[in-house]
Amino acid sequence: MTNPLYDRLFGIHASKTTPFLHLQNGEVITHDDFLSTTAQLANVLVQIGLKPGDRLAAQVHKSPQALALYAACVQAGLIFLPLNIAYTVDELSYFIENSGASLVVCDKANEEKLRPVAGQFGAKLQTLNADGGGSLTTQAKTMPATFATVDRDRNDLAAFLYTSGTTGRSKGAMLTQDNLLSNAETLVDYWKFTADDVLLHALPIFHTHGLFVATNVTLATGGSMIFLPKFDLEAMLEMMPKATSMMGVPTFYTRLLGDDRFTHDLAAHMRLFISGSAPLLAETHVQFENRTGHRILERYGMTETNMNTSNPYDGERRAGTVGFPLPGVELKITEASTGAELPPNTVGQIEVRGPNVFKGYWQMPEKTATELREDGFFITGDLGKVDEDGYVHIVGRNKDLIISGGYNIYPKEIELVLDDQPGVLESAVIGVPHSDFGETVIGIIVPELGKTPDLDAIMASLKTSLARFKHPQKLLLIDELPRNTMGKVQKNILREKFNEVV
Ligand code: MCA
Ligand code: AMP
Repeated sequence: MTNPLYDRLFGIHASKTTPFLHLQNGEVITHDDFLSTTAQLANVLVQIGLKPGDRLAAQVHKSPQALALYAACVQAGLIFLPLNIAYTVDELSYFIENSGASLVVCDKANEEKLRPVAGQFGAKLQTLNADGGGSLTTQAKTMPATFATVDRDRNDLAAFLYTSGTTGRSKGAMLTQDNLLSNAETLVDYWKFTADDVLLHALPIFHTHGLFVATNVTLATGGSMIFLPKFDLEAMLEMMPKATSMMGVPTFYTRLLGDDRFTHDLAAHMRLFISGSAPLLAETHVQFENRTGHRILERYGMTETNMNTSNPYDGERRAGTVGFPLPGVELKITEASTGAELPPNTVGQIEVRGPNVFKGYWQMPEKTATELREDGFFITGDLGKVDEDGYVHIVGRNKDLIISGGYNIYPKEIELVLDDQPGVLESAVIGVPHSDFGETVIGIIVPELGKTPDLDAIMASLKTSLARFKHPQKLLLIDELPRNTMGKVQKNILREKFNEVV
């Protein structure tokens, strides 16, 4: 027996003294150093009592140790559940309960608030702080730097990533070893990554983009990453000369273009710029090429599927498209009500099938059945078409989703909180254009008859229940919501009306 994900991404680098992580302070962590930390952490996790298949929920800042915690889960056969550092205790308590996590790992700053929550749901708690310190690493230092890798099958679960839904309840997407591994191998070939690549990594590591796409691709080649704690323009400009490639959300590209120090010369040596997670405006693509001579390579993915399509490395990278289905991934455009396949150049819902597609939503068989067909096709909720040359275009969404700076925000989740506020009859949350984040959140409130809701008090109350990035930029009052004959709120009308409110 073996552990395919560990063996292929991590184990092959045993004893390799080449760099894996270049930190901002000049420190370099070799592949071998990283594997030693990983093994030490895996030893602690087993000592704490975690067994293969147990869930480990981690809400930690980005650090080499946080990345090693992911690797340790893979090595010890645990299911890794990374959580956005911005989530509030209310949000976290749902994830801990729903996943049945055995261990919660959090920053010391949140320990006091989270310990009772972990206790309530029978989970243990350890800390891992932004500087890499904490109870977990203190114990790890006393542990052997080797660990007997736990056997796993390709179909065993490796990670849960929660993704919100149109009903407001987050769903745990179950990702297998094979989902992650097959996608990493495909992307390495498609994007021509090698051990010589140095990836400029400024994405968070609690989502598919930063954790699986960027990190797994680098690990699969034995290359290295310039590992920044977050996107910081100064650091990006300083580090770019040392990098060969970069992956980012569109906001990274618009922020770079917004600074005159980001010049043709600064980017001249780069091999590849990749964008995804949200639509890259064709205008940004053109501006970027004019400034740097590089054509950004745009690709399309989802938490449930990893990467589905990509523009070509050698062929034409077409602005406003997400390229072709990746090798091994089938993509079709279907008619929503019948599921019938539509001809080229016709807009319909995008469905995908392949080894990248997840196993279903954790303990939600009905939700799984409505999105994942029996024949293996996953209904993405995105609307698109395939043109005569085979390029996939995403033209909209069949799901009520706002993407702000690459973070997904489901309006229903915010509407549920707004509807509960004093004086509020009902609400509608929409996304409107935003120059930095692409889209941003607006809350539209219908007051109860004769009442005037206190919008400041409502904003304050949102803060305790929802992560900062979900907070509406503005709350507006309206007499009534536009509805169609079926009684459904017509958000398109609201979006047109409030298009320029921010
Ligand atoms: C931070 N804030 C945000 C966001 N990020 N508000 C809305 N949307 C956001 N994305 C808040 C901060 O808390 C802060 O609030 C204020 O906005 C301004 O912060 P700023 O410093 O400008 O933001 P930042 O810290 O620089 O972050 C912006 C960012 C970051 C760099 C765009 O959000 C980011 O790294 N996004 C990437 C997300 C990502 O990795 N998505 C991939 C998902 P205050 O001022 O009140 O403190 S995976 C996926 O989608 C699929 C699988 C795929 O295809 O990849
Ligand atoms: P997530 O649930 O965070 O995995 O986000 C997945 C969603 O992000 C997809 O269903 C798309 O709506 C969107 N997305 C990802 N990449 C792109 C892209 N290149 N262009 C447009 N939308 C994208």
